[in-house]
Amino acid sequence: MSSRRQFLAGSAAGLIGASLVSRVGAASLPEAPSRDSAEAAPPLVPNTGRPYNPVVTLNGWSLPWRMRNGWKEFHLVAEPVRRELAPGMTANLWGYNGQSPGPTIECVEGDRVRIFVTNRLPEHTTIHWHGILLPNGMDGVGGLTQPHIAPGKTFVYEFQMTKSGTFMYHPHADEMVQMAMGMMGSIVVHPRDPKFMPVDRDFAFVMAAYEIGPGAHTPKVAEMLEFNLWTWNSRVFPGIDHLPVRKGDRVRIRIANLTMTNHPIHIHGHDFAVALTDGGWVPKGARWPETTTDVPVGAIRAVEFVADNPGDWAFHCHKSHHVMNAMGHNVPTMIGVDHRGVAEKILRLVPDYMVMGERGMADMGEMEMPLPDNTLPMMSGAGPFGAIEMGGMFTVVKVREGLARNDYKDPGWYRHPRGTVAYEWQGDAPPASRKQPAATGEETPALRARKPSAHANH
Ligand SMILES: [Cu+2]
Repeated sequence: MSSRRQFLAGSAAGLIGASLVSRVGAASLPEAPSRDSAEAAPPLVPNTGRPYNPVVTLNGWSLPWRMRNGWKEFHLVAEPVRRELAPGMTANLWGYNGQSPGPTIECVEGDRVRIFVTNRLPEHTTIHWHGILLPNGMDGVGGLTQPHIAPGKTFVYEFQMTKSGTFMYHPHADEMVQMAMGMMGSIVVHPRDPKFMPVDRDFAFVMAAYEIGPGAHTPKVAEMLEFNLWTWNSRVFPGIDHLPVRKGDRVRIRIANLTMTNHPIHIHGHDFAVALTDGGWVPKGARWPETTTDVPVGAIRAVEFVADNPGDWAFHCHKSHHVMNAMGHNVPTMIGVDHRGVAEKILRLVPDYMVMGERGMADMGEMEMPLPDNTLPMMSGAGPFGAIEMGGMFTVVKVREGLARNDYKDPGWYRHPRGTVAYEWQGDAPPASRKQPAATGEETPALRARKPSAHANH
């Protein structure tokens, strides 16, 4: 959400009617809008059906529908897509209607929905509606509750949204491959009574993890553990939208997890409570305050808080390897190692040789070095005070006074009131640093080695 103009232009330019409808004939298939921009679309205010306060999908959009004889009709198209993960890196993914993740489906408790699913992938697929209570034959488990949707075919799902909440959709066919390729999306069912659990701002995203090697564009679909891109709505910091919030607003953030590990999601400057899971609403008396909530695999947590503290507040996964972009883990720890002699010798042979890591790795955030094509620095992002040294699952909640109700454009960096920023001590110099035990030798504890021996004593 870089500027209002880009914001609106992005949504207008990104919406293209699919050619599919004319080819199949306008007989009954609804239009399948498509979007190729990673800019967040403005909230989709409903113009038919019951009113509700729409969500903002981070770096995403909500799928328009048509009303037909009392049914809300949506059209999802499963297809290969190209997704910019952050400026500088684009991935070949599979998704829906031009994007990974697919568009958010929004409707209202009690709505009868008819969802057309067209398969433009090279292999069969299905869609499972995670968390939704529906007739068994609509559950979308290929081979168990329906035949698979072959390439080129369209299936129809029909059910009633019997309860409000946050759910998600994803394939239940060749799941390992299709989820590793980015096939997923959010479903938000708003309460029938707009006064039930109301909030002023409502955000949604799905977490996905990818393993894309340096210079590659397509995720390694057989990867089980070593993912290198930890995404929110298939974006990584600094590509993830900031969350602009008006001071005093009640805010809900709906977080779904379709990665292969849990994510402890943490907010700064506020406390929140889990108000909703994919199983339903948490009664107010059963909520407890937290600043971090774990979102397990295959689950959804919606947190709520009152944004009463102006500023730019970090909002991120608390696993420190999940706030990094593509990184190798086979890097030796070099802290405390004196490279000087070695570096001089290597520099005679390799003029561009660079010593890394002897003081820690923070320098990586500002380092400008050539990267392989189509990869991202491990940590990046510039803030008002320097490099932010983050990547992956990190963004900023920007709490400001006096934003307009529906204003989601980036308000820029926070301007701190005088005297409210941590500052450098200008008085006496600190005492000299303590002696390093290893440097003197005399304080080095005696080394007692135990050599492997035969198990003679036991
Ligand atoms: Cu994480």
